[in-house]
Amino acid sequence: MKLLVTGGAGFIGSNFVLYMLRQHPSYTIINLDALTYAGNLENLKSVENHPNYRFVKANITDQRAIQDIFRQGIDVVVNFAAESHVDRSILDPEIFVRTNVMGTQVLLDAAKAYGVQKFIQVSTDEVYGSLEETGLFTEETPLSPNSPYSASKAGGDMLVRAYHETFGLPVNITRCSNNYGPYQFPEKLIPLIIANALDDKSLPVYGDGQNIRDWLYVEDHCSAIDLVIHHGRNGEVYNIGGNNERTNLAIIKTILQELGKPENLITFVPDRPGHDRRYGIDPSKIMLELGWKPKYHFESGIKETINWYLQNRSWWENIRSGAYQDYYTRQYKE
Ligand code: NAD
Ligand code: TDX
Repeated sequence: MKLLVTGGAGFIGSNFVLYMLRQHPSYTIINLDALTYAGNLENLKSVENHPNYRFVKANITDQRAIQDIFRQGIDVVVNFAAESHVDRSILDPEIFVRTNVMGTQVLLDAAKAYGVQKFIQVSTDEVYGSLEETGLFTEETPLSPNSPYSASKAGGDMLVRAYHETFGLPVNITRCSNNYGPYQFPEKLIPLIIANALDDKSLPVYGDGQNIRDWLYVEDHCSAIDLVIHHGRNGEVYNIGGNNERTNLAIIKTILQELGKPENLITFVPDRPGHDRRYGIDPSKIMLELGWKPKYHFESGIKETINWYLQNRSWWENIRSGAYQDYYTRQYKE
């Protein structure tokens, strides 16, 4: 089987490439990535000489480059490539529409022209909007995105749906909750807090810190996508989540405790505009239909993640000393 993984140099994509080469050593994996600020080939150093792995630097909005890849014959596409950070989408929405909507359409067109067995769109629970204190997102929850990021992801999803309905393209859309684990870019909450705490820097908490996210260890997301590739019913949406809701403040306190750092590093800062209050996934469809089950408990997953950031200090220090500094200064007005 020949898999095209787009965005495979990012956080989840690189974990997925590593996971698939371990689980299915005979599959060929082409990792196509534009290497934006979020793409990092360091993540894939351990497989760069693997006989069944190949990297192609290309942008998913580049129609000619994408058609060239599909012309070589692709069985399955897993589209991770996206602008993924909500705060950046508030500072500069345009690139989100270009990559997440138009890029998806370029991939869909190529898949339609050359034929694939499966097109997987890796989407997010954020397309459903925000929950009140009770209830969970199911696959039937209406889309109600609140940020330019989630609106652009919803736009991509709608195109994927339309290519199935109109052209019969064999698609699935997966909507996962917040991921954490190795190789997550330090702009996202968990790695940002770990790195800042290790540097004894203040820990920015938006609003009252009571917003709730539903956290899943990245490898459990990868195993879910693997199942959808092989057993997902065409045209279906699958929510992915491990019933693990926590407030941001609870997450931050867990990290501080693990690192033995003081809570007075916590600093309340102005809220994110349009900040979704709560996400919570109902994963019963993928569990009942495809037999998926998460492997990691949060308590062990977060420990492994913290250890990874402790043992791979140069990975995130390299990032934080580069262009990321400009973004950090702009976002946190330091
Ligand atoms: P990330 O920002 O770490 O990685 C994105 C990758 O896509 C990078 O390697 C980047 O270089 C690449 N990329 C960006 N624009 C591109 C373009 N135009 N052409 C080709 N490559 C491009 O993101 P992530 O956190 O790994 O998320 C991956 C996917 O999973 C995204 O689609 C995101 O919406 C979705 N998702 C993420 C989470 C989460 O918690 N991180 C949860 C649910 C869904
Ligand atoms: O400095 C911060 N302070 C803070 O309080 C940051 C960066 C975040 N937060 C809060 C905002 C959110 O309530 O923490 C929570 C998590 O924030 P992010 O890590 O930015 O994630 P989120 O906005 O929930 O989106 C993530 O999950 C869904 C991913 O970035 C998306 O790509 C994915 O689709």
